[in-house]
Amino acid sequence: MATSEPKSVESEEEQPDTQVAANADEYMKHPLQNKWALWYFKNDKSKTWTENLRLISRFDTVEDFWALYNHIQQPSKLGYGCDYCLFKDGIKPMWEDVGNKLGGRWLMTLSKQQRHNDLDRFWMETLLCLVGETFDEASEDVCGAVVNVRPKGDKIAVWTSNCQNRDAIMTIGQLYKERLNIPSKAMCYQSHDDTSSKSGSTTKNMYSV
Ligand code: MGP
Repeated sequence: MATSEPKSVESEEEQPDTQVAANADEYMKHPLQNKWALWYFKNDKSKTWTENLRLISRFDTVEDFWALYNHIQQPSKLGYGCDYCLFKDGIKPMWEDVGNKLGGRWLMTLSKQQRHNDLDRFWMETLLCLVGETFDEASEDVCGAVVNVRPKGDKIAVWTSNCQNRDAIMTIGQLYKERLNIPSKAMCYQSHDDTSSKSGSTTKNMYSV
């Protein structure tokens, strides 16, 4: 036979609203403004560039972002030829995607020593700039970001949607530079059109900060 009194329904109903709200907050994840997709590129020479690009996961909450971030290797631990790409869901991390076609990238090339000193920190700051929509209204123009791990020097880039949107591009470049606390002229902006059709290392710099 049950010995304890059944809980009064009335006492539950009398819970103050603030208590209910606090409890709900404990269980609710915190939504991001956009949904994001993380991609991984592994350079397997027997496959095409597109075949080497794999979607890892999508997320749209702060909690799921950190769960993914904490689960995967830092860029400095990846092999040469590997990339991570974080893009708004619906935009593939390639020049050909309609979201990138007219765009370009703020490109930062790191020295070999910076792999140990700066690479992982810069990449984490870049991710936070994106998911936190750091660039004010210009965040609309952001498509994603890429980190390339390369023997000649690693690269980090923020891709934007239209290389003619000078104001948005300069706002993004300026705020990004301040956030990473890097010296002037350490980043330049190149259109994907130029990058994809370049011969040698002659890509034109459209803007710099
Ligand atoms: P990369 O990986 O961006 O730079 O491009 P990496 O390896 O430092 O080489 P570098 O040329 O900048 O010195 C390497 C190659 O990958 C390109 O030359 C293309 O063949 C291919 N590639 C890179 N991207 C970003 C794309 C893309 O968006 N679409 C296609 N089709 N190929 C790409």
